[in-house]
Amino acid sequence: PASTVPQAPEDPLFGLMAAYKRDTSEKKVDLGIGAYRDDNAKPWVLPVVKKADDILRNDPNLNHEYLPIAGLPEFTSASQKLIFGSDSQAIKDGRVASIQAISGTGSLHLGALFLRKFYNPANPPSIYLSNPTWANHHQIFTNVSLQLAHYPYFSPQTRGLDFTGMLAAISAAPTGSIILLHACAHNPTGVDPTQAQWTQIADVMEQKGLFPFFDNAYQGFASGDLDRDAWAIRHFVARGFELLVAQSYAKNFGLYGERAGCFHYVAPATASAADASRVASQLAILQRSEISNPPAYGARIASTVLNNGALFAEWKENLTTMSGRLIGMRAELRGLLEKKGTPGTWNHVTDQIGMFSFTGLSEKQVGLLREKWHVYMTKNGRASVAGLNSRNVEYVAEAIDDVVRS
Ligand code: PLP
Ligand code: TYF
Repeated sequence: PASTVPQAPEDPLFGLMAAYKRDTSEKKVDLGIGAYRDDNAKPWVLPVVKKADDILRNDPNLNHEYLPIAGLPEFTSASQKLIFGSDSQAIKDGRVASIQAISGTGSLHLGALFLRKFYNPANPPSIYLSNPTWANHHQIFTNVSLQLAHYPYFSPQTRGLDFTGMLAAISAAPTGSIILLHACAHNPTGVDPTQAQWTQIADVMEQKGLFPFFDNAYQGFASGDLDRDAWAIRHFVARGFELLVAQSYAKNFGLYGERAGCFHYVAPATASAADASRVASQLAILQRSEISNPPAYGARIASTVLNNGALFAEWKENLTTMSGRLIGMRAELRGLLEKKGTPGTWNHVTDQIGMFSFTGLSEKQVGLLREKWHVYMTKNGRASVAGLNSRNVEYVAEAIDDVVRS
């Protein structure tokens, strides 16, 4: 059937990475992919991850046997505590069913598959995505034949949250609709609701009977504080919602290629451990048919850190190193643009949080940045702040100033 298979377009982000690699200019700057870089523009192996790696490699009992279908038990239980809190009532009640998955993407996929199979399969609800959102969300959910719908999220005028639009669209969603929410450090905008706004979102979702699915890919990256970054999820759980969470350790542990992640189902406060247990049994069947069992090494590294008090404390310091550098780069870039008098306002560069800045640059300006200045960002104007460092930030400010004026 090869002749019937049409050529698919290249993934835009991976296309951008390839174009950057081909560029031979010494001045080139990569603000494309959302992966942390140190001040030398190099991938950073977290020192605590290196330590855990050494511990594992020196363990004479380490082998390469299969993990259980649901993954490494000490990893999934530590993952529950990390996201829901160590004193979570839902965990104590046994209302959380957790299964190790292929990083955030695989967790989202497992959730999508589970919803499609068990959530009103004869008449499946739509899933509402923020506009804009991480591009992969669209295909993850359409792949399992869920209908997509969208809620406004970003206001180009304020370069902040379009809270009125968001709330109006969510209020108008049919009862039972699934709402995908970024737990913190929204990709691509870097704009999150405040705690008061999250409370209002929860109010509306409760009144309307909507189903939350949290994508948690940046815990520790938004505020640098793991608990604070989990606030929205914990708020919804404390209010008794039935919900899903896709948890990634790619960014906060720098374990990108190891594919460490966890998918959680939380039964409503009115349910019992038996309900979560039935869900767990079905998740295990889905897992078995898709990957048999999850990859071991990344989960072992994360688990070694999460289950050791001293290493956990060191991890928090490593997270602060990353989030601190990003915050510092935001401040420098904004300061430089304001000093140059670059037309427009630049407070959004420091108001936005996490890995990305939604710069407000037009597609044309982004093209010019790339052609004339060898500065690469996605065409929607998203810049990965991690690509900035003390040696290129002035150059990037000069480049932005030029394209904004031209
Ligand atoms: N969700 C969002 C919003 C993301 O930005 C990412 C990664 O960039 C992911 C999920 C999943 O990433 P991974 O599958 O590498 O954990
Ligand atoms: O930069 C981003 O938004 C992400 C990065 O398997 C990414 O798309 C790249 C590969 C991958 C997951 C996320």
